[in-house]
Amino acid sequence: MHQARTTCPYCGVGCGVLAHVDGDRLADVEGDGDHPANYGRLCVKGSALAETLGDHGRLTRPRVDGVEVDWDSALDTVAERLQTTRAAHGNQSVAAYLSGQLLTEDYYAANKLFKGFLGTPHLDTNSRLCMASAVAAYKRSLGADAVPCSYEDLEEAELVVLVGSNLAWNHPVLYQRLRTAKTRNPLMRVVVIDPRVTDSCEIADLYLGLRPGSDARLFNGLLAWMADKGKLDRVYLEKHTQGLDEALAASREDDISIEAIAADCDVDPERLETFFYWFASQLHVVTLYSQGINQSSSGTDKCNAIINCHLAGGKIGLPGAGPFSITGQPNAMGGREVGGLANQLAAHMDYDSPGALDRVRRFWTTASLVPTLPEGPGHKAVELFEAIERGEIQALWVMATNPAVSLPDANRVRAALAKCPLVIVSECMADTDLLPYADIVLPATSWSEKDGTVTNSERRISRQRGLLPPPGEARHDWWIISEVARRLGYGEAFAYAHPGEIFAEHARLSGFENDGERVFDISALCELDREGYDALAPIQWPVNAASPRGTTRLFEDGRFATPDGLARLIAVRPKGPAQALSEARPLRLNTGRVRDQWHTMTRTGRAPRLMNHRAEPFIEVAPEDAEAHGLGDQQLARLTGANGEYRGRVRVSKGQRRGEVFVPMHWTDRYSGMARMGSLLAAHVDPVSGQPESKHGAVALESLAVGWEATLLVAGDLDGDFEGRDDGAYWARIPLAHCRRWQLAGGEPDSACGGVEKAPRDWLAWVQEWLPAAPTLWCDDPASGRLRAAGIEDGRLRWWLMVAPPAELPGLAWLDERFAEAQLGGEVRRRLLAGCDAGEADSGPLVCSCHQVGQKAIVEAIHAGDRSVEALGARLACGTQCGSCIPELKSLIEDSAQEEGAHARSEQKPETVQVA
Ligand SMILES: Nc1nc2c(c(=O)[nH]1)N[C@H]1C(S)=C(S)[C@@H](COP(=O)(O)OP(=O)(O)OC[C@H]3O[C@@H](n4cnc5c(=O)[nH]c(N)nc54)[C@H](O)[C@@H]3O)O[C@H]1N2
Ligand SMILES: Nc1nc2c(c(=O)[nH]1)N[C@H]1C(S)=C(S)[C@@H](COP(=O)(O)OP(=O)(O)OC[C@H]3O[C@@H](n4cnc5c(=O)[nH]c(N)nc54)[C@H](O)[C@@H]3O)O[C@H]1N2
Ligand code: SF4
Ligand SMILES: [Mo]
Repeated sequence: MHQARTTCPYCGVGCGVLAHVDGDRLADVEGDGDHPANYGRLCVKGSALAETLGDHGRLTRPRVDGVEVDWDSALDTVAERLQTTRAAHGNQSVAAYLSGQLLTEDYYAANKLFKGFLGTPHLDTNSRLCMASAVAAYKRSLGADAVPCSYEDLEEAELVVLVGSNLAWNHPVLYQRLRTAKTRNPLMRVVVIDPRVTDSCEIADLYLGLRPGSDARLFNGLLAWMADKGKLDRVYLEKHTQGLDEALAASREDDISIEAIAADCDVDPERLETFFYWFASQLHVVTLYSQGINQSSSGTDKCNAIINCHLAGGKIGLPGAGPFSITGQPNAMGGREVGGLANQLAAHMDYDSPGALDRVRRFWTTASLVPTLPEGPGHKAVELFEAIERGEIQALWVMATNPAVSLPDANRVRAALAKCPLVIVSECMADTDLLPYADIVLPATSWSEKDGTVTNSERRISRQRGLLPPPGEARHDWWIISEVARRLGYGEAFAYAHPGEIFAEHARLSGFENDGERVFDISALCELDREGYDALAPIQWPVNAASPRGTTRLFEDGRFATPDGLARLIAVRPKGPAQALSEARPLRLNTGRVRDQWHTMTRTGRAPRLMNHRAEPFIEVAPEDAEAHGLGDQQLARLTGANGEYRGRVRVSKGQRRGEVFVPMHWTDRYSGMARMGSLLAAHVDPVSGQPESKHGAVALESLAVGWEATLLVAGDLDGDFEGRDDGAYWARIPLAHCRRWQLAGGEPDSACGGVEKAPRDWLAWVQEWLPAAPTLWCDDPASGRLRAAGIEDGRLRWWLMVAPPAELPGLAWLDERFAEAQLGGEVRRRLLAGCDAGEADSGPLVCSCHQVGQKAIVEAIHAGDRSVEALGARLACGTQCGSCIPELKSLIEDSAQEEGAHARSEQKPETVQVA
């Protein structure tokens, strides 16, 4: 057993992880107490990392046209087909689509190959769907894509504004740091601006549940308000900025009375003015913004409207102050550093940066190779797939992302991929929605096997370290890219033996002819040898001769990265969402994340403990809308959007605004029948950044009428498929520890029979067709259409079936355990159809993933007198590990207090839920 330090592969917080390795296996992980991002904490996803590993479900052999081949022939074929495509259709007919989940070294090598040597500008990344607006806005105002703040600024601030960020779920460790800081500093205030009441509201002193898309109007209003109330920092503005007059004039084009702004944003005027007052009167303000701002058809303007207010008040470049765009993916920032966006070249140089093309060309030139750089920027993600659809791009290499799911209008993306003559996919997992479109599949190593660096939200570079041997023949992404480059004749420029060499080259380029012009400069790290690279401790860029130990905060001297050193205020004219509501599609669609899942679930979906918090695809609906549509909680419903349909279970939520619904982004065709949110959205993008409007779709909601619902548990490996799922109206697959759970629904409702189909499918025949063993136990009630059955073979439980609404399910932990038993005893068999032990309490829906504590157990403890999070933790251990469920615990405590009439929370409107 040995211990190694590495970095978590999920969110942009970039937590340090201590891995306990037992031979070829990762025994366990814990937070690295020395890592400055997390000081020992991990969230539930991070702490479940060991449970997501293992060879099952991994890609282990390269595949060409559906046939497994050895690496040599796979790489030869990639090189040959890329070359043939270029020869026939030109350099610009090949493209790459990368990801903020690649390591910096992989990213650098891919960017260098495509832009430097294949001579195509068409290399973009999923960061286009994520950070592009934030990047464009920083560049417009600060002159560089440089996040000015650090995590400690959040702790040192007197006011923290969370706009379009559900920090509690999506950056949980940072949220815990903020929460602790707020406990230490009772004067600190937190404001949450989000159309939805999220768990992040738990620490909010003020909540503004604004109309979706109205943020620019709100921050423009704040700017004008500051001016009118004498709250501008005139000295700072004069010395360090330009553009105030234009920005102010633009904000005054709308009525800037509090009442008018409040009406446009649909918030309470008093609360709005409170926010304005707090913001204007406090110097130490951090505004932290994320996808509720970026994923908009005017996201760049929204980011600038926020930055304007910080510049106007001099709230930047100081401890505890600044406009802080938080990154999502573990290496979103690293991708921006290497030039992974199609409008970038490399090392924070763009095509239009003076001298950049020539500089990069000279830097990449070797003894006998001169790069062929494209002259101008390439297609941004959405355009890239449109160019594929038009046939202009004939070859696409996708690495570490899933455009078949995560792009808007995803069905059209699928059609384009199907048509593209050459699709190469580098991927770790064997079963994703993208792989059926691949002509060539390249098995990549994954977290715990890869070696390299990532940069987190506060510009901190950390090492991910290779701990385990790769499964089968999986190879590192940088190696695959370099081997293809070699076969194309560019070996001299890609003669890397180790990712440390790529890092050193990247560091050298960042300092090459820099002279302080480019903020991104890590030239002090370019001399790192292999040992130094392996030992590299987390460090924040810039890391150069002037700051060899890294840099906590940027722009402290008020000098910005623009040619004249002045920051720019940008004139912003607020715009509403581009996806218009209509009679046919009257509801605003919001999409985003859940606490325990990561994107398309290829990794988090493998840990049963992470599946329990939200087991099925869902639609969050305001109580009024649910009622108007005749929908009850947990009922199945259907959303129809621009280009497709989504089916999931209704969650009636008081935190949801009327007229709006929220769906998770995570479910794919691997996990449910029709729950891909990407097909609901039309592909509208921000004109400046090219970032798609993923938060503001237009949909119709209706009940999904079915005659029966069933729950099936089947023994077997977690990733297998079950073909009988597809003959109903709905299915969802949910891995449990010892079996797979399937939720199934179908049939025609029969109103004469209370909504339950009178003559349901012939379950006996169905069971015999699809399930691994004949029914051993059987109990049905034809009058109500209900049925329970189980199949036992050789003394082992093979399957368990209940045909009834899922509300009638017992807690599934007991049944799941039975699948692990080698010989079912007589008493267990007698209990099997009931699905629980005699006298065993069912603990209800899961709340605490770390300690697997359910809602019923918590509510019982509250009724027994545990009225605080601490008391619940002492009794049940819930909330004592990562803390992510604390907001839910609090709301259960509140709900039960409310039941007792102590607190009328439900009477309050969302805007007034959290008020100091
Ligand atoms: N658990 C988990 N954590 C993750 C990820 C994950 O998949 N799972 N992914 C990571 C990645 S890549 C990213 S980019 C981040 C994203 O982190 P976040 O940006 O926090 O995530 P989202 O849930 O997409 O959206 C944030 C919030 O924006 C709100 N919103 C929607 N429309 C508007 C609007 O018009 N105005 C305002 N002010 N708010 C609005 C939504 O209601 C939502 O609560 O999370 C990272 N962390
Ligand atoms: N409607 C809507 N759409 C969205 C969003 C939203 O909020 N709403 N959010 C957007 C955002 S912010 C993001 S970041 C994207 C995320 O969306 P995607 O990037 O499409 O989602 P992931 O599941 O993270 O895809 C990563 C893939 O890479 C594989 N992989 C992991 N590690 C490696 C590796 O080291 N090498 C290789 N070769 N493969 C690897 C994983 O198995 C997985 O299949 O979705 C975007 N789309
Ligand atoms: S907060 Fe983010 S980086 Fe930290 S453990 Fe959780 S997912 Fe990993
Ligand atoms: Mo993201």
